[in-house]
Amino acid sequence: MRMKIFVGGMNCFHCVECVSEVLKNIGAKDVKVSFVKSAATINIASSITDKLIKSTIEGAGYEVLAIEKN
Ligand SMILES: [Cu+2]
Repeated sequence: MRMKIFVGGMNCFHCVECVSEVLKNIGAKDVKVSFVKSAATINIASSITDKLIKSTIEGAGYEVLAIEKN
């Protein structure tokens, strides 16, 4: 499942790396993160819940503003 996650709190490439890593750790593929756009686009199994994605990103110290699926 393709989705776009709007992430608050990213302000440099370190943040991009950090968010990318935690998303990959839960099985996300084709991970693209931009702190300029405050967004991450990923491909992930539909069995991974929004709740898990949210807690994963928040656990790394960032905020999930919205999740958009397409
Ligand atoms: Cu940073």
